[in-house]
Amino acid sequence: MSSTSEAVLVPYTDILRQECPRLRILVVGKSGAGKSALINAVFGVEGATPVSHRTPGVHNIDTPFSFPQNDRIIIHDSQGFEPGEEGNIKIVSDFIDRRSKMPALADQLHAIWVCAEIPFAGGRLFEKGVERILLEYRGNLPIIVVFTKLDVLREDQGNKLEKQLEQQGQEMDDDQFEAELDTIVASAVQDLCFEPLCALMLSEPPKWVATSTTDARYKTTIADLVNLALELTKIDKVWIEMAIAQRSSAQASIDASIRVGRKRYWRGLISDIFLGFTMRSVLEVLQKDIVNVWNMHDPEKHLQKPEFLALLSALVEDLSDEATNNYPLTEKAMQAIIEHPAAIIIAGPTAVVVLFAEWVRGTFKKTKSSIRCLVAFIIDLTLTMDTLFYLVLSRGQTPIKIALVNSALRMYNNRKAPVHASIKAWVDGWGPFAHLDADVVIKKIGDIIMHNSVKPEQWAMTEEGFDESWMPIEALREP
Ligand SMILES: Nc1nc2c(ncn2[C@@H]2O[C@H](COP(=O)(O)OP(=O)(O)O)[C@@H](O)[C@H]2O)c(=O)[nH]1
Ligand SMILES: [Mg+2]
Repeated sequence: MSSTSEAVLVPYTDILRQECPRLRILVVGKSGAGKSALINAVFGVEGATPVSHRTPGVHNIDTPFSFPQNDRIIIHDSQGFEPGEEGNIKIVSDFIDRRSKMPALADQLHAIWVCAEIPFAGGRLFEKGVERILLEYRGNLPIIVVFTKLDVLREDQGNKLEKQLEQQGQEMDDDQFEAELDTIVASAVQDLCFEPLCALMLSEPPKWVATSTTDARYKTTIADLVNLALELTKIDKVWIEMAIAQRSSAQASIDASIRVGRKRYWRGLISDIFLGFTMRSVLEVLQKDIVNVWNMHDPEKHLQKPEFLALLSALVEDLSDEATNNYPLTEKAMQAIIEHPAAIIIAGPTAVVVLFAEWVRGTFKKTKSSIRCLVAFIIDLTLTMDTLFYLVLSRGQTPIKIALVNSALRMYNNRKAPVHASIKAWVDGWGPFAHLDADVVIKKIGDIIMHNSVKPEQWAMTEEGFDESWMPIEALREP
């Protein structure tokens, strides 16, 4: 293949998308259980008005909801099981049956999430209809039971604990109180949710999560649900689709990036699939796949832009050859990258024909320096997306703006020195390419990413940016 032919590198995520464009989930549970709030939290569509495809008032499980903020999901709602709605059980089980027989992966259901409010003040855990679904469903679909409104249980138990302490004339400092409350809540969940679930099921009970969508303290339980759902998903394409669709577990997005990379283009570091292509088209396909996997709400498509690619290229220039390093990417060369993606000729005196820009614009080369930069590009981009993920999460899923991407680049740039040091040390130790195993290389890339990813406990990110244009590359070179 040659860069002058029509051959293009098609992102793997685009191919996958044709086969399975959306994750299809059935949510079961009575009205008010917190189904919509849960879907909003998991898929980052907070404050969203779902687009219902049904005629108002017409009860139909078959006409699902979709969301303009996240077009990777489609949700079917069981519509609850109020008393006297026995017919509804049949509607739901027929629906599950029918969907499971559909030939196209895109039409099939991919998961069932059963939502039940924690009965903190007594009462039933599940309506009869939900019990029947749980008992009778015998298919292969992963079912997860989600116990909702954990914060309400905590509040209730907190009040009781306070009263009890008062009566006994005891004192507790805040930390002690919260720790004690954690224990009480965990045991209340066992008593109120897990035990009744076990008592209900004749065989092994389904997997479950207790969560709250309103209390920041329980934000990690939303990510736990995603990670559990992925664990139970055996079909590889559905697994990737679920990891892409969700917007609450950075870990899942990182894992999916690695899985997608392993399918095709991260192998290209070692194999010959990039031979004849320009370095720029290689960077572009890596960028597209990684950005697609993170599936951020980016209506203006900033993350797909050449400006972002150029800044990411500047991030990795310190790993290029010494000679190249003496001629780093200038603003002018960057403009050339942005404006003339295919052009090889850079106008102006030779001094502006900077070598690193040439690297980006030139033909793919399988040299150590080149591969080192490509490895760093993958790692730097993934870790920048990871940073951006938490910036977005701590802002309540606002759409991507340039200022936010600049902030993520700046924050990651401040942390990149040890990352680059480990890339350099690793690649320097390589022998001849012929002896390298793509799987081992990809695993090591994954390890470096995981080791340097943002830890959820550091995720409250306060940095604010207001810039409306892309940052200058010099800003990435400041010590
Ligand atoms: N305190 C608290 N309220 C919640 C939680 N989840 C949902 N709610 C509230 O419960 C009500 C019903 O939620 P909704 O998601 O519409 O339930 P659905 O009918 O099952 O879709 C709304 O007023 C929500 O704000 C939660 O985790 N904690
Ligand atoms: Mg609802």
